[in-house]
Amino acid sequence: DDGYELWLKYTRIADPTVAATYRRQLQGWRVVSEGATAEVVRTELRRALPGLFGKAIPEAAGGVNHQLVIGTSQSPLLASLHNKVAGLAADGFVITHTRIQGKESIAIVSATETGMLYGVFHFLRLLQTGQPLAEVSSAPKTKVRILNHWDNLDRTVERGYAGFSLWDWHKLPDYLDPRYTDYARANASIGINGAVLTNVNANALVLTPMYLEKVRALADVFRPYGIKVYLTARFSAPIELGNLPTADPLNKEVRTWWQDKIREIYTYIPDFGGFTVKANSEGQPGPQNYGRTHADGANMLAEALQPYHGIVMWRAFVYDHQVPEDRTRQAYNEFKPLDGKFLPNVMVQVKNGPLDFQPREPFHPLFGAMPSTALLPEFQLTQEYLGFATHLFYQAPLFKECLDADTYARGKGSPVSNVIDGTLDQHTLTGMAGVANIGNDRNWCGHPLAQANWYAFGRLAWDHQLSPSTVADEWIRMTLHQDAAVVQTIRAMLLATRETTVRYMTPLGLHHIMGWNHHYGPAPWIKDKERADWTSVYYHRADAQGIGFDRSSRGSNALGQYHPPVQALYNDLQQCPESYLLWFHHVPWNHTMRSGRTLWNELCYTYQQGVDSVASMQTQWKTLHGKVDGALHTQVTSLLAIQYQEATWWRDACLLYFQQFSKQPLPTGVPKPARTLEDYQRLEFPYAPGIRPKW
Ligand code: BDP
Repeated sequence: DDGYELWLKYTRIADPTVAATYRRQLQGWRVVSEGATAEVVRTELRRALPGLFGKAIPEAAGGVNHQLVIGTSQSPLLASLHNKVAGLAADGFVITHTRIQGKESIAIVSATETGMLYGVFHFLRLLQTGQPLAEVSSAPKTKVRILNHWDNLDRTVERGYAGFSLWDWHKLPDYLDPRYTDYARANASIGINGAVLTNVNANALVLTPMYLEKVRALADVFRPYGIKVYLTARFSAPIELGNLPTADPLNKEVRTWWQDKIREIYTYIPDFGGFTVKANSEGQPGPQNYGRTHADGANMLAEALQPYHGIVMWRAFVYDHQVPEDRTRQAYNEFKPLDGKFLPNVMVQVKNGPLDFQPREPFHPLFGAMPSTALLPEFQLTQEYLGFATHLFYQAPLFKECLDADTYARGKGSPVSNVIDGTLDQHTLTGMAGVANIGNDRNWCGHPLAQANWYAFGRLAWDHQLSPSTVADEWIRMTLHQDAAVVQTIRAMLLATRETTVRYMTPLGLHHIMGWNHHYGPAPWIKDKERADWTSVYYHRADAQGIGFDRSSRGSNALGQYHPPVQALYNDLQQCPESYLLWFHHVPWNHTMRSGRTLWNELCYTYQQGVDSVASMQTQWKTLHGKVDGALHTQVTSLLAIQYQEATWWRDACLLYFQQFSKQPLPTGVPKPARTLEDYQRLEFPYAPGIRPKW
């Protein structure tokens, strides 16, 4: 098993009773709609059903008793089901038991072709996971369910750990790698309906005709799967491509340049989705270069896209080292005053936390602070700060922690999920963005189990109420094994990985103490770089008294950006949940923790627990020898061994470093590090993967 088939393996249903029950209900099948998507459905069923049942299920164009009938509600045969789907959100579907032309039938029906495809993939998921074929009515809770590929035109992937970019720009548009289709199938199977093809640190070349031809070829492959393409717009493109002296968003020629460019793009791709823009952040050009606001910049593009129904996803990931301000406060400072100033086809894209994809961060204070703006949350599936593709880290619990967090924006019960699904402030433009962890590695995501994060992202973007455990269960059954005991072991492993990693990397609210630039491994000693907020000492603030960043009302008051009940939860050192302690407080080394230990001892034990939990994962995985695929077992065994070594490295390097300040011994049970602090500090990784080229 090389992982290529993802969760669309369609292996034979192992339980004969379950298979026989399905077979009785599925004597034949037919798709009663026509068009490219209907053809995709047929192809998928021709692939899936023989796999699942060990033999083909007949295509019965004329109809048979106990048949599966698939189509849109416009199809005359399914018109009577119109009412069932009419009230559903776009691309919702129904799976229902009914009689069609007098024949017992299961119908999969949607108002749209894409919804029909989603219904079919859902139906296949029921078969793959052994669920009863009961009535289902399902509709996506968000509209724009989109992957952001940080892929460069030279095929390197910024923060990518799974090989090179899937997009083979050189061979496009003439050679269409079959992987493009498999990518589209995988996305459609979990409801993802958009792909931003290019890096947020954008190259304007992608907007030139030569590349637009290539983008068109990809868009044509993706279209029958309900996937739109989007691009990143480099704000200075009018200068670089249009030879204009400025990119000022209020300048007439600049505005005309973008209007013309956008008109041109739509001649290539009539259903082009729109732009993602990173502006005035980490050296990228933007409207502030001309004294204009983010709203001025976003609205200029939005106005030009509006006639074609395109959207702008304008990123709120901005910070400026010349502003003497806690970096985590800056996005809110800049964007909150702009609430209500964005055109309706603009979404402000906000990272899940206020810093940068750390193993644990509180939710971003902009959620709940911009009621008049459509907010698009951004999660990072690629594991930039999470041990790259070597560490097993199932991210659904991290996504959920953010989605479930209560913003109190409209009193208790105002979770981030209801901000972003539009129900809290009545928005119709809603969505969820994930920075893809996909590359051209045969198994797509580098670590053979990291596909679970791609899967979980899609499922939660569709329905944020699903639990991480349910999603893990589905993925394991479809991808790895159907046996209940095996599923249970792997699920337990996956669910524990988030806390485990937090413990061995950044326990108790620590953050951003990774290696400089590449973010590989521990480096709490990083200091004296060109920007303070690119150093570790800026974030952990360890000194003789204690450790942690005081963001309470006595410190930077980043906490003041949240609604009062959230402030009340974290502001008091004694009350603050310990998982966020050092995020919000500078805490004395001898502070008594809830366990009764001192902070120093707790820190040591927590690092140790992280290491021990990796060891337990190794033991759990060992029990699966001979049960899961042999090659896969060996590969994961090796990766877990690396994760164990690296967890140990994290513990030892961090504790030796912090010990210089605490001046206390390691408590019993925490072994003496194998190397000296200087040894760890000397380690260099000039070719660590995924680095951003021009830092
Ligand atoms: C940071 C990455 C950097 C990205 C940036 C972003 O280190 O490579 O360009 O985020 O999101 O996490 O724009």
